[in-house]
Amino acid sequence: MITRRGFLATAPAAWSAAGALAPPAPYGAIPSARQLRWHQMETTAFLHFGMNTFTDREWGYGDEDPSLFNPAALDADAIVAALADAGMRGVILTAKHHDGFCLWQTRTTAHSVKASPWRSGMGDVVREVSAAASRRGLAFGVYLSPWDRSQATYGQPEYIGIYRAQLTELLTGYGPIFEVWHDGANGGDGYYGGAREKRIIDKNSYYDWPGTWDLVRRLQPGAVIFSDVGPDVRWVGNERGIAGDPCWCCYDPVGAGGGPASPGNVREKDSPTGTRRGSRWLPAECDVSIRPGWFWHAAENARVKTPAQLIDLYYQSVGRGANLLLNVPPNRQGMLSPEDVAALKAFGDYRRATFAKNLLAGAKASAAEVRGKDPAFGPAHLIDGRTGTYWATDDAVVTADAIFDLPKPARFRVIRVREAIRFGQRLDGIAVDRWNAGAWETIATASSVGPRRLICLERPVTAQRLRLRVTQASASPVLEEFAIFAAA
Ligand code: FUL
Repeated sequence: MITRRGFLATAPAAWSAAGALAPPAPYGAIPSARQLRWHQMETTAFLHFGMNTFTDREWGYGDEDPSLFNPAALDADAIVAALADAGMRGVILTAKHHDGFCLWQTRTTAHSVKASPWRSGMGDVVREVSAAASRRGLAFGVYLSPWDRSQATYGQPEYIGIYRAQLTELLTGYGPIFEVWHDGANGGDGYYGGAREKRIIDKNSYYDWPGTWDLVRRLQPGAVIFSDVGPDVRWVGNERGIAGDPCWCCYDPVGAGGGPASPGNVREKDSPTGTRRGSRWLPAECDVSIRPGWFWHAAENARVKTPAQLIDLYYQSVGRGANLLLNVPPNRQGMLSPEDVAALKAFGDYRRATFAKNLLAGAKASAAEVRGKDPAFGPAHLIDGRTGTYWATDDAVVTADAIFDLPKPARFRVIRVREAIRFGQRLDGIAVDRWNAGAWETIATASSVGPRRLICLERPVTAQRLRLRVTQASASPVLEEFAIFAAA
């Protein structure tokens, strides 16, 4: 059913002329405006930074002495500049990890930067990073661990009030927030204000997630909310940065034991793929660290992922229609280490060089199937470099192809295809053929497309005539882009 809201969101500018054919009706679940903005970001950075940076741990216990926190040379502008160099469009900071140490001037607990020697107790990492991001045009987001091993009331209803008060401070004091990140971890044991015991909570009921998400909606209506189960963005089900193939944007999460799902309680094997005909648009985000650990450890300086590994991850996440959330942990000075900065730059250089120019721009596009035979829905839109336009067929047509003739042969290695996802995820299979010695030769196939599918061929190929085929679809195809690139 097309709701009025869905209908307005999907009407293209081209459809204003009286008598022109209507755009296709959306198929299945469709993305919200905030999800559409998030899809366009493609790659964002994670900063795991805090008490663990100084104690050489991954999970602090909650009893750490705040005086240990002292990133004397913290330079948020330098950190953000390195992230921007890598092509990151946003940055998410661990405002509070499981140890409960808050990186901002919170009123909710004494366990924070206020009790540290850093900037004489007046510093605010959330302020510095959010301001640097805004200066550089990157969006800013927050990670606030639900599990808090420092809080005496963790496990009781009072703590939920503290968690929401912390979220309220973060969502009201630091400008626009693009993403709120809730992880699902709870190892049980902790300091808990001196109790030093194990506290197990009921993951489905303790946090009252719907109440917290209402608060986020009220305070930051533009922010997407991430967790194992969304409601806007789902965890991909692994911390290796790899999406499923296929990776569907729709997803109906099920609990680990088969019942209702919640953050920390999800059947992880479903998350990489999603649910082909799922009832909710809940796209995947691939979180992965540039190092073995999430936090900075001197012993891991020689184990930073290489540019080639980052590029592989990009194809296995962004290339399958997910977003990549790449963690780059600042060190004890409050800087990114030179090894990480070098890898980020090479990663950014590769993408800038590779995706600079669609070699199909300027080709002659043709298709037997065009919606209402109207050029407003013609295949030339696949190569016009614009995001609002698309090629569409009549409703009854589900397999179709478009042919592209270039003035001279092009040598390329990377293919990019995008659906116009505001009409839902419609395609189930595509193929790309080149005209070679008098016949079509298939050079690539893929299943899910969604916001994008990137295919990096084993070796470059040359062609003057190419064909994009929709081999299987659940509704008439609505495609936004077909592009080829010579890999850097
Ligand atoms: C998990 C945490 O336990 C890890 O320390 C890390 O923050 C990761 C991104 O989320 O739930």
